Amino acid sequence: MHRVPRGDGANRGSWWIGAVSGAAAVAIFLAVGEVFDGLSRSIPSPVVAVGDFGIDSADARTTKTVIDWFGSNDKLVLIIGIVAISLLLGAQTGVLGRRHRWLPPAVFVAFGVAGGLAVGRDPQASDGLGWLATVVAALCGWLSYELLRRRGLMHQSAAPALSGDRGGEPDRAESSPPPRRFARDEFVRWATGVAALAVLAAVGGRWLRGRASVSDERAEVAARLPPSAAASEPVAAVGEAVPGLSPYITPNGDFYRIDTAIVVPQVDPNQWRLQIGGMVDQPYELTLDDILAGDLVDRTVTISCVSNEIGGDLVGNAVWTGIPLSAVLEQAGIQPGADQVVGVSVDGWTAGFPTNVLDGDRTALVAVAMNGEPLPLAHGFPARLVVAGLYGYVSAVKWLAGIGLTSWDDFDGYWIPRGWSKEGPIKITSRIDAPRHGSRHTPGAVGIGGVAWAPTRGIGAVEVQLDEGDWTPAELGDVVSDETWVQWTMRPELDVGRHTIRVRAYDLSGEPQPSGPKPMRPDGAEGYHSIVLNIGE
Ligand SMILES: Nc1nc2c(c(=O)[nH]1)N[C@H]1C(S)=C(S)[C@@H](COP(=O)(O)O)O[C@H]1N2
Ligand SMILES: [Mo]
Repeated sequence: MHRVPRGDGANRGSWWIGAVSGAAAVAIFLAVGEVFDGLSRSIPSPVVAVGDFGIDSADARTTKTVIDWFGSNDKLVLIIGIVAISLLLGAQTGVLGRRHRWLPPAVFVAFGVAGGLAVGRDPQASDGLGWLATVVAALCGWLSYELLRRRGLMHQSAAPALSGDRGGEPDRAESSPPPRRFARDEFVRWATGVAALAVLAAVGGRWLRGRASVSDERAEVAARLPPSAAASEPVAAVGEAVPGLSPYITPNGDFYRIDTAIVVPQVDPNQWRLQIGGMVDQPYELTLDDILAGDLVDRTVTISCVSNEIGGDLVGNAVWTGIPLSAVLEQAGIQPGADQVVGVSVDGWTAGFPTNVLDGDRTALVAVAMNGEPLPLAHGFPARLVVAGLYGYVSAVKWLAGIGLTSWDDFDGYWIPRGWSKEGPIKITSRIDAPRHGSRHTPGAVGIGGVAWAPTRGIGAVEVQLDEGDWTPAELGDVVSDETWVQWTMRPELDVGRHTIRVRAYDLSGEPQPSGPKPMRPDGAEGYHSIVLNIGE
């Protein structure tokens, strides 16, 4: 291949026409994917599927860095990044495609294959439909590219100086080239039209997808929930004295949310089945009706994320309604040698814990309700696991699809190969909720308060230290069980100056909260939470 003189390059279209054509065509590809996603629950969006792939394959360090940088916007940033990179690849393809005619179709085939493979990883996806959708999307992308490329050549052929020198394929414009400016405007109009179509299709796809929400089905389940002791459990509130103290029961809307799902799985409760299998005598399945007709119990349990930092808010206390996991497993008959319970979600996420966790009288539920309502969609509707005393990453499977018995050595849950401890008991932890760190107060008694938790061992005492002084016991609120957090308060007299307030807790057996400091990886942060208050006139 020899170098083509510069003037000759021009009849392949200017670079910007290539770039715009390529980017707009990729936009069409992505948008068609969104439309299919909107049309069928069994066709995931290729963008989301690639994002899922990214999340699942990211190593522990990357995940941590990303979360440190973007916090809970991490998934949004990921999606924006995937779209931006795709569009850039499209633009680059358009530019290079002016010289290498084989490249754009090849890139669209590659996009289609990548999308199809990513979509195929999703357990909620239908493989056939997923492939069909990405192939159609790639075809639409490539056709859009061809359309714009031809428009772009018309623009070029309109340039009088170039009209004699023609290596590419003929097009209609060749015989009587329109004025150059007219032709450029014409290309810009087409490109804008294609881009606008892509945006419309993408928005339409997301809108359709939104309509596929199962919130109506959830409302129907609400009507079938038996009245629960829930929400109304009377607990003496110590919090009134301290504005800003967490309520004993965390309202659903304020409950922390942690999971790997980019879009909340929409599980139709009427189609949903819970499979119980693995090393059991009698595998079987349960419908939601089976569960609702079962012996439902209400249990107040505090759950927490292992990624909760000292002082963090990835912890909450709710009344969970469900059937005891032990009853579910008893019916299947656990085989000898099975010493791990593994929960699997509809989106393929897994968590496992030792069967002996179920030996005592600890709460372990297949839960269908949270604070008297069906589980919110983001918290695992229609069913999830809740195991008191274990961090969520080893136990609290949302959008539960299956429960499997296996041996401890034969299976590791999702986070274990990603650098987290295989066992995840919740550590004794305490937190100051109020007043705010760094806030100003007038001298005198200042109400301070917070929560402390050590499910299932219960909190026996909470102590507060003012500056470098003695540790003094705080007042504790009532609890309904040892599986929940406890509210604590105190009203120390504070004089003018800067004061540091520190908190620590003990469980009911007298074991102190570990002082650390230790980072959250691999098995949960350790250390005392402290805040600074400014007291002035
Ligand atoms: N399907 C699924 N379930 C999941 C997770 C997940 O990523 N996917 N994350 C777990 C983790 S790490 C935690 S801390 C809890 C959080 O539950 P919440 O979002 O209801 O507070 O859910 C657990 N269940
Ligand atoms: Mo977590």
